[in-house]
Amino acid sequence: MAAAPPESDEDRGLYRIRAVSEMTGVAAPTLRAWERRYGVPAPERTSSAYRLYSARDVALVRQVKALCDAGVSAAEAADRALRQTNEREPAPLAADADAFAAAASRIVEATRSFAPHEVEAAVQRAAMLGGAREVFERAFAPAMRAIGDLWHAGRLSIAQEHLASTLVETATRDLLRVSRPGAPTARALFACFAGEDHALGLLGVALAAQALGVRVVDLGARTPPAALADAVAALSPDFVCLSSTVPPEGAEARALVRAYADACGSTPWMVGGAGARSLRALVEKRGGSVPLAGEASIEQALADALRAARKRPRPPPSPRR
Ligand code: B12
Repeated sequence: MAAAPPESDEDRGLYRIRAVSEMTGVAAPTLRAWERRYGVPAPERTSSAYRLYSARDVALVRQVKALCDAGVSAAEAADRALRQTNEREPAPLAADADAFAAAASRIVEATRSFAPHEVEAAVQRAAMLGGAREVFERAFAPAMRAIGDLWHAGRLSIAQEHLASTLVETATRDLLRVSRPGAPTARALFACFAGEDHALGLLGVALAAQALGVRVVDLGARTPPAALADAVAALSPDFVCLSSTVPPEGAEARALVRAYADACGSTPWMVGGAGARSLRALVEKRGGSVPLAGEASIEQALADALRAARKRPRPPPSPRR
């Protein structure tokens, strides 16, 4: 029987096993073992039986690896990654590799026209294109960055930017709610620095954490250290993620970082976002970490945090939980 033609560019067999191994850091024998044992991924074969992995296969391998790095067993990781992929399979537009870019530009265009209902409709349509994390990274985040650039260039008003960011944030929180892991393997507390209104980026990280099986509690924008301390004491999270876009400076930065370190106590914590780089030295001095920028390093940072959390003796549960 002839193989069905690929549904999209993402399904086209492109990479030989060695290339995939180099791209993902997973050894070729492990890739073959995952395929044999769990059918993950199941690349197409050339007429001489060489495996040809598609972009979707490579994404699947990366997802399984991130879960394994986070301490999940290979069988469980394969099962989870496969379920997440299958969940987004029925979405008709997911087959179109450019559907996300088109959705992002529909959000931007509707914002430029100052058409609230169209912005809302464009955001809702984008939300149905695929998995939560993918929708965020490939449609919402690029749309918001483009809207920011237009605003910066004086081609959009603050009102237009606020309209778009409110609708995108609401939709992202919906995605977060519907993609909560059923049987979480860890819990994390998320919050923005005091004075920080940019809450959207951290929600994207929360989606990535949930895809790794982490139950996220997000305290949102402008979380003062005392509030974080309270939440850490009440919820005993496995780790804490803080976000800073417009970073504090000088004495304020020193005082805040010290207060967040105290609030986290022995709980591992990290600071990310566009403003985190300028806080790196202070954060590291107080025992926190600052992951490198970029999508792949977010997954890596979360996987590292999960691994570190597993090694840490857990405090006794608080009576308030
Ligand atoms: C939307 C937006 C807003 C919204 C935020 C709404 C919300 N709910 O988040 C509102 C309207 C509130 C806002 C306000 C302001 N904004 Co604004 N805003 C933006 C805009 C357009 C998009 C931000 C965004 O959502 N990006 C998309 C997300 C997905 O990307 P991200 O935030 O970088 O997050 C990613 C990573 O950084 C990382 N990450 C983030 N947090 C963490 C945490 C961890 C632990 C890890 C591992 C990773 C990580 O992962 C994310 C996902 O990939 C940007 C423009 C831009 N180009 O980014 C300006 C921008 C960030 N804003 C800016 C400014 C100046 C402001 C204001 C000061 C404007 C003003 N004069 O009032 C205020 C600040 C208010 C405050 N006190 O914080 C500047 C910042 C410049 C700077 N660095 O100093 C920018 C860059 C615009 C510009 N070109 O000048 N803003």
